[in-house]
Amino acid sequence: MLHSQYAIESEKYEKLIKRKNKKSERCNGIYDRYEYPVLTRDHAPLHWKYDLDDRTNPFFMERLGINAVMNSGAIEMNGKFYLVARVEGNDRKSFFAVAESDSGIDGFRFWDYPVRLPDTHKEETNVYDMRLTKHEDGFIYGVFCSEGKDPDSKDLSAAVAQAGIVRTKDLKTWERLDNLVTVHSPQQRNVVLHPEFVDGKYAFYTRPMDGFLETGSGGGIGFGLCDDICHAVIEEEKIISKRVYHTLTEVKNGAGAVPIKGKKGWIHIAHGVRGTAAGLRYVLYVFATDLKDPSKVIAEPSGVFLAPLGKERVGDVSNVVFTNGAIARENGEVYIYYASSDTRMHVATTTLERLEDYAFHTPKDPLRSADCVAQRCELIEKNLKLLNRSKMENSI
Ligand code: M1P
Repeated sequence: MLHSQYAIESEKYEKLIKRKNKKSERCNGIYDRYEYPVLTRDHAPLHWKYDLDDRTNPFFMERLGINAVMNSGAIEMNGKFYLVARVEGNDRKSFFAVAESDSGIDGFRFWDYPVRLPDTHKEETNVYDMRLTKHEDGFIYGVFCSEGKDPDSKDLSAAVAQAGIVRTKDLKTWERLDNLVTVHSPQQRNVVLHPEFVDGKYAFYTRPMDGFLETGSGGGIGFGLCDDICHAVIEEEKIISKRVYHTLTEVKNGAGAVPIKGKKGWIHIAHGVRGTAAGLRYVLYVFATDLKDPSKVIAEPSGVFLAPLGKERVGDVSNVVFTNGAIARENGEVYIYYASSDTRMHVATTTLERLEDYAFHTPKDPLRSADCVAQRCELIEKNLKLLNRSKMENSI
């Protein structure tokens, strides 16, 4: 028999899914943030967690709990918003699941079953952080981190990270392709497929790493081309967004959402990591690349684009925001999906026009305090002149 507690929990669940989201008070003119997360572990359907049968689960216990819902790929299909979320079970294994919404800011509901990726790589223990690329070849590609234990190390926590690749047309049936091979980088995470061919080839943003956690000699976000997406091999990676001393990318960085095509360039929303006494701090930053040559950086606005605020600052891995999905609609609206502290998903909304204004008119980081003060004084001087003029005009 269906457990009597199911109806009670179900009512709470429906209330959560149907809760309307609200814009937070305007903070910076660049984007709007929202009061509620769009996906949390409580959005996981009850039938994923409980055995609903009162004979086999008399206490209505969660048998397979969900710990977190985070880093999600994003795509629009037939006017609906889809997130392919990283769902982490209580067993610490992540999997992918599709959540669908009409508005993109609330009402996200998971499909009945998680994604069943073809299990073709037996060394793979964990999968996470899928980027969804609607490619001009007609497929939707999912590029994700495929992680397994390092077979050559005695250290129990030593792991190997590779970029797994799948493709689909409907988010239901997935075809697994070979993992990406980067000839000069032993490990990869945060790999993103560019949506268009470049010189007739598939183009990837990579993040060369020496080890699993440390990027080591890997100098930042790389770019590389390959001929065959089914057996993707990148011979050369060119570093396009570098790690820089005393900036938000000092420790490491990584490509985030699939770049958004603007009028002046490709807009990239990436993450940068710096070390602090409280551990690593992950924030988002933006750069733009040339429309014809997406490996050429043409704008680098200074500093943080989006950082964890308030409740976002606390979670399983605190002081982290991370994005691997954004939706740019034909009408110019942009929905940026980001996770906070490896725990839950949020949305920030903006427009392509604003994003381009941000990318191309935010001054560059002058990299030294003295020069930053000079840069700020220039702004202050301009503003004070304007304020004085306006005061005089109003007093006439
Ligand atoms: O814990 C923060 C993030 O850490 C990793 O990012 P990176 O490879 O740049 O260190 C990822 O595992 C990501 O999933 C996670 O959110």
